[in-house]
Amino acid sequence: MLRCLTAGESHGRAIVAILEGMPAGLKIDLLKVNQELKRRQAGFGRGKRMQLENDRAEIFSGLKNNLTLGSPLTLLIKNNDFSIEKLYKVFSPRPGHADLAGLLKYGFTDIREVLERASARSTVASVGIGALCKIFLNEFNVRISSRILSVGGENTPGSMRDKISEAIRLKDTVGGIFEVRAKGLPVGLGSYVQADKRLDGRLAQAIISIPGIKSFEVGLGSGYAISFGSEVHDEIYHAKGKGYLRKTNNAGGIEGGISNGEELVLRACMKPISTLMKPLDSVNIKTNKSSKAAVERSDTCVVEAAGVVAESACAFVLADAILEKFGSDSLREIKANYKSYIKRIS
Ligand code: EPS
Repeated sequence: MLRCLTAGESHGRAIVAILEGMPAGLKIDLLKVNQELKRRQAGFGRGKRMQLENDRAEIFSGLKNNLTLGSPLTLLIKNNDFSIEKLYKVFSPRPGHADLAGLLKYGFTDIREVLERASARSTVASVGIGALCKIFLNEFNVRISSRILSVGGENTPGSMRDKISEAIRLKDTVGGIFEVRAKGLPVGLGSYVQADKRLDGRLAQAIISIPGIKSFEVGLGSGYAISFGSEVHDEIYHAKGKGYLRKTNNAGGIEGGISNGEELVLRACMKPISTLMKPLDSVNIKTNKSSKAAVERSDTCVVEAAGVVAESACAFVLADAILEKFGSDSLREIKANYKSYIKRIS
């Protein structure tokens, strides 16, 4: 079983992640981890913080001669902006952010205490962990990618860019929809026998808990609601030498909570970021008088980055499912189990 914990405040010294459950004998190329961290920082519509940071991971445990030991891996990514002790207090919660609910829950008097950890800066850690999981998945030829499908209702590269430019000009923000795909998955990851074993449920949990994500779909998703069953279920064929085949993939690679060998296709919607440069109405929590919501340095659109974060979340779940199916101590053993399973089913 793979487990991870992350720690770190947006403007604290560093973001840290511990990943436990990676098998022994996996070669880790730190360059690949740093490439993923760089991808997370990119995209049109990101704010000034991304110019200040140059996210790079250091690995402090779980490795010897670049090979995993099977012990917990610790990743540390330093923040260039670690001004947490000097930052001003915040008193007007932003509608849409964790500010108000977090303040009331923990009994704080300064919203800063909430937003430092609620910030999507924590996704640096998720991407670091996801990068390690991708290195593991690569051993089984599983490849994960993402792309933006729409931004603010627009779906061509030009109109999406225009929408983001418009949001910048209006001091507003904009969300969108992205897709994550995984190629090369074997049949049989996850299970129908218990709700918490279902692969779709595990992916949903991982992706919907990324900051700002508001909906999650597998395959045809809400498209199922407007079709007859005969129009949408992927018919089954068999061909010598090729095995079982589908001509369509509306199921998005999962049937009955189990991977069915087709490409995994996931979609998620991200809301517009809740920090607005032209802020919405709020209340000053010291006086309970009306005031405009706090304005923090932020981004205008992060749908592209959210896709990279979702790839990472997906990589974690898929790596966990592979370890569950094929064993979990040493890479060599897992590969041998994987090979004999593929031989049996083909
Ligand atoms: C982010 C870092 C943050 C924000 C953003 C994501 O840095 P700062 O607050 O210093 O500008 O840019 O956070 C949010 C969108 C949010 O809602 O908290 C990052 O590293 O991705």
